[in-house]
Amino acid sequence: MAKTKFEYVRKFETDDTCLRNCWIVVRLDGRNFHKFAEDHKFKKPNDDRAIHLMTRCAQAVMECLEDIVVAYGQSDEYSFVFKKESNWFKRRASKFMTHVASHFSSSYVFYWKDYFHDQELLYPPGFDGRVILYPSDQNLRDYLSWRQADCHVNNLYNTVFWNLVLKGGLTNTQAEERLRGTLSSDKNEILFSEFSINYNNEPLMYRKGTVLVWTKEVETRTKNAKGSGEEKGNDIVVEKSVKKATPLHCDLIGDKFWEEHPDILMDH
Ligand code: DGT
Ligand code: MG
Ligand code: MG
Ligand code: MG
Ligand code: MG
Repeated sequence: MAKTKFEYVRKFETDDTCLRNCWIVVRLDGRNFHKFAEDHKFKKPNDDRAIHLMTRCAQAVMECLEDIVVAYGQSDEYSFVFKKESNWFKRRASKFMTHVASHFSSSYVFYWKDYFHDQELLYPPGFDGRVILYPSDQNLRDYLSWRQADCHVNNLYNTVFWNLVLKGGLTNTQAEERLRGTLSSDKNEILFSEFSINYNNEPLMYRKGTVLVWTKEVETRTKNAKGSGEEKGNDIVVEKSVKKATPLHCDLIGDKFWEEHPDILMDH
């Protein structure tokens, strides 16, 4: 097709190709979820419906988009790790970021009613996205460790805070003051001595967040045989191996997880 005089405007598009050989991480975070959680009456400090919905959306992203090797989520955020060798959309950062953010957001609305049966979705939620490149496996592991450590610190704080408020009768300001300057050990002690809660027995999903890894499952289906042999006209069982994004609530910081899932860091 002949070029028009308008074609030059294309040159204003900047190059955002992700550097080769690097892990590409897309992290999404819910926009203003402090308010969104209040408005939709999320349970404090953790709402299972909200967590399961986030994970359902992340599974949709992993299963519909290409080249994601692992994902990690906590609170209102999810990180998706694309394989180093990915050439999806010629490694253009904006394509990765916008496809992940839009597929996740539309899934959040699409699957809402499957998790929030008695709570109507009051307005459309939004998620911001960023792309971060990690040149080494250690950098990638440290990134995921950082997010999981963040989950732990926030969850411990929120667990004590909401116990002080909801069971201890403190106001939000009083609870904040009580916790100012306290160490992890102090928070564990408050939970134990005042509320008989051993923090280590709190659900792993709250303490560790959610890791999504690929697993292979065998799906069986009955099919009507169309061939000409003996089986013609009879139902036959066909087995198909399918990849599923499976949630785990485990430690990512130590070596154990990485030893059990060597395929994640392997060249793909
Ligand atoms: P942003 O990200 O700058 O637009 O602002 P926010 O308000 O989304 O702040 P952020 O992302 O730092 O914090 C996440 C908020 O989401 C935090 O206020 C608590 C809320 N949230 C996340 N999960 C739950 C939950 O399971 N239950 C409750 N009650 N709140 C939750
Ligand atoms: Mg924020
Ligand atoms: Mg947020
Ligand atoms: Mg957040
Ligand atoms: Mg198009």
